[in-house]
Amino acid sequence: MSVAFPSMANESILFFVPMYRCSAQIGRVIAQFEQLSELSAPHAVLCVDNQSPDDTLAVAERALEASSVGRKCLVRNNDNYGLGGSHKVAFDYARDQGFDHVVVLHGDDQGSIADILPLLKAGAHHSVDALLGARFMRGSSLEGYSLARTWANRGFNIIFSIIAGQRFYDLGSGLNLFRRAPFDTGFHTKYSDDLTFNYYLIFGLADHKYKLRFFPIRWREDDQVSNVKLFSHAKRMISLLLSRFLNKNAFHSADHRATKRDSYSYSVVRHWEV
Ligand SMILES: Nc1nc2c(ncn2[C@@H]2O[C@H](COP(=O)(O)OP(=O)(O)O)[C@@H](O)[C@H]2O)c(=O)[nH]1
Ligand SMILES: [Mg+2]
Repeated sequence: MSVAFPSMANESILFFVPMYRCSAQIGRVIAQFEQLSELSAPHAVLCVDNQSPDDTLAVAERALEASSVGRKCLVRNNDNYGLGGSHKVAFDYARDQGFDHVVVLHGDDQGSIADILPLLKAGAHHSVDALLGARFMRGSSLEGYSLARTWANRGFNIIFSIIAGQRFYDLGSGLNLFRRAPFDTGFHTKYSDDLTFNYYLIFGLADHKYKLRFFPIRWREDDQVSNVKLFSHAKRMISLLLSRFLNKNAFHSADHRATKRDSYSYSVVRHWEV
């Protein structure tokens, strides 16, 4: 009797949306997932609300109810974990539910799922550990970003690349895919929970020799309100760069969180499955 191996084409994908104060945009993001009907791989949508004080949760619930995606889940973090903490929730969820890949799309509708769909259809995620959306490479388009912000980003990309020893075209856009298995080791759990999480993550992936591929994306800023305070954010970036530069191993073993937690618990608000 022959043993049937599951084909790679059947590997499942979790589409994770971190949400925080994005009630005006979240409906548009969830509507983008209608395009997932073009995908043959098994998939689901997970929306993670990080205790938004506005009505993001209620708007997301209505939009998910109206969505034609078959499998979808809306959860709420049990505490304010920040953007990094919401990623930790999603990787735990993906492991517990047996998803092979996690796609992240920010809840404030700055990115387009259409930019990654052709790669998923072509199976590009089967040969790498991460597909990283890049706002700053040939083929990308940026709308509504100031020149100062664009060049600050480009400058940091170069400095991070030099320190990592490989070219980074973005340090953390809002559209990425990660293979889930590397996260089972928990290498990411002590990285910062705030908006700087992605910078730790990209060093973590590169330093652990995971294979990264960047792809160009379209990124817009119209009715979104960025929570990034440019000056304090840059200061935090410089300090983490310095600590990674001085001692790579200590950087990856240190706890970079403002609040140390044993777990990132959440409550399921609603789950749909057809
Ligand atoms: N700022 C912030 N964003 C969060 C949090 N949890 C999830 N998010 C989502 O993360 C995304 C990125 O945040 P944003 O302030 O837009 O940063 P920017 O797009 O890099 O300027 C948004 O889609 C938020 O909805 C959180 O605790 N804080
Ligand atoms: Mg944003």
